[in-house]
Amino acid sequence: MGDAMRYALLAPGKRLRPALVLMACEACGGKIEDALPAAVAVEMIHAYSLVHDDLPAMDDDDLRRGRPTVHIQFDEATAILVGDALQAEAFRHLSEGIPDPSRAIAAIRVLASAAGACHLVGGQSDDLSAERDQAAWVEANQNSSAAVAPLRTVEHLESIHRRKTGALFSASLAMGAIVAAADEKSKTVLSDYAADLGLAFQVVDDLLDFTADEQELGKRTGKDVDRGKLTYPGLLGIEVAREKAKQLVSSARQHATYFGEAGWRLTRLADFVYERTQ
Ligand code: GRG
Repeated sequence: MGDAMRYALLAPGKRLRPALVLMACEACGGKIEDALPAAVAVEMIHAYSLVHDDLPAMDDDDLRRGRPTVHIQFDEATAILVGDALQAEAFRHLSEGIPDPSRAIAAIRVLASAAGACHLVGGQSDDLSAERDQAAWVEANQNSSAAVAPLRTVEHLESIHRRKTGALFSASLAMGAIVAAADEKSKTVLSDYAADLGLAFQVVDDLLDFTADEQELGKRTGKDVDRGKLTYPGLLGIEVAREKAKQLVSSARQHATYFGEAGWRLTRLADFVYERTQ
């Protein structure tokens, strides 16, 4: 079990969420060592969500972070248990690693809310429903020229992403602020930064997937990718989606300036989110 947990948690990911915890703590004048338990905890929640997302009952993926997914490398039951254990360990880490009880409870509350039914799990559930609805709609409208099911809008997409991706970004920044005992204004600015950054991350993620799909499909069939997919480039087109990501990153950078020099890493991270290629 320990091997499988380490395999999932220590796989080569970008560690964006832990970085956000540490950067927010630094921007608010805290010591980054104090934020390490929260940084580890959020990566545990993220790793659990990836392991469960890859399961046959969900996305059914064979590869993650360039390696076989946990259920392929080990087995399905192990992958379920790895996710369950990482989730519990995240909260143990927070409760044991933050010495001040009121800050520990505040951080636990923030992470539990982000991981729960109103955010991560709820977003995943709605995303799965949207995919099922789309498949059913395509099946029922095989002879129609329209490619997009009626309820697939940018608002719907954003509501899913705010919960599926944005919530853990927001929780990361909020926990960094909690550990640093930040004031309310700083917390509000970080929350605004998180909203822009989380959405920008997702638009860029969709653009990277879309371009990869397009290249792959173009190579195989010479055809265009499915423009009815529930993604930003699928709904808005590549150019508009790129412009949206650019504007969101610029707005995130603007929020980071509130912290002056102490917020320089938050600014650089926003640039990274826009410039990343994987
Ligand atoms: C199973 C409750 C549950 C939730 C799953 C995270 C998630 C929700 C699904 C993963 C599928 C996906 C592509 C989600 C949107 C973007 C995202 C979260 C990508 C992965 O995050 P990165 O790029 O991953 O930060 P690394 O590997 O770098 O940590």
